[in-house]
Amino acid sequence: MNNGGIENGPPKAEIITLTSHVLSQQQRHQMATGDLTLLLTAIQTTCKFIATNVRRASLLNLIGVAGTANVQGEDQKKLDILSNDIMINSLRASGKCAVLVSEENEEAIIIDEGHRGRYCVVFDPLDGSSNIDAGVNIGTIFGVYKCEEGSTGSIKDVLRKGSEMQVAGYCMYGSSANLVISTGQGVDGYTLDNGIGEFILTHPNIRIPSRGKIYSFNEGNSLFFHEPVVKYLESIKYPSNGKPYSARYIGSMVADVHRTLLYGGIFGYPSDKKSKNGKLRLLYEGFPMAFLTEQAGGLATTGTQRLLDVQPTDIHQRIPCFLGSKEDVEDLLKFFQ
Ligand code: AHM
Ligand code: MG
Repeated sequence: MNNGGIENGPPKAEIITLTSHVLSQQQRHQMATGDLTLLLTAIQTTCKFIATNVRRASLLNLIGVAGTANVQGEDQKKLDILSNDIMINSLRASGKCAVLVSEENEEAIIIDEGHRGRYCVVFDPLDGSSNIDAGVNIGTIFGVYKCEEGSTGSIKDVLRKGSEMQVAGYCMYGSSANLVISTGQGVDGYTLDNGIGEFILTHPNIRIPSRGKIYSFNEGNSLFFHEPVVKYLESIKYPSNGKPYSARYIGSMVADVHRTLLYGGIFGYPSDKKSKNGKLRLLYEGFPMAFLTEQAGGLATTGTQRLLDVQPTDIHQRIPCFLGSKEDVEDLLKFFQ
């Protein structure tokens, strides 16, 4: 009953933080030790720290190139390096990790015995970094494996299919900081409340619409695209019936995934005549995003194979990726047959 705009009875608003949500999920597992909860705490703290520094980057002179190059020969931005250092230090200090793989480190990091735990984290500390100076959305992407039975942590523990990941997620630094995560039981989205410094559950159980209206490809590479991609794009831009799809492209996969999870549609980073393995890295970009997409009811493919079924052979290998609404990805796959 309404009482001058104030509802009677107990308040309906319930504030659920990421920490309390993970803890309550953990309580459902009898065998849970709390290790994963502590690991996720380290990750979320890192994301808060990066979020703060992204906001202050211009003020603290953190934008621009640091003068070094990463393993792919790309310029590293100062914010890339800072984010990577924070992530590595915080994961190591958690005592829950055995192996770390970062986009910014050529070799996998094997954690020293004194700090070693059972989990392996693969991550891109700051993805989309060409957008940093322009203030466009960027993000941290991560995936978590558990060491195989009997292993104390080696590169083999991360050269595993994405379907074997225990957790996948990203934090997008946009108009707000949004942490989206899956532990294999659906996908939940949290928004950072800067006032209290907590990620609050704002998007519980995200489900991708079965079809969307948006596509996102870097069409600047059209000249190099292979026929299935060219023909598919033609089919959504010049449909025989219905409205053409809208285009969105900012060159930030975290933003692509976030938009696609919420609104549906499709995005792709195909292999082409110039980049024969595509642009995105399998382990710490393709897999975590494919994991989230499937957990939200969408599809993720290389064009010829389920993305999560690819067996990695190199920690920095690239892979062609198409992710999105089930029906949109199915339409694309028809052109690959
Ligand atoms: P980064 O890991 O070096 O930051 O680059 C990865 C990014 C993705 O986020 C983005 O979607 C893609 O590269 C953009 O590629 P392009 O600029 O070639 O379209
Ligand atoms: Mg990246």
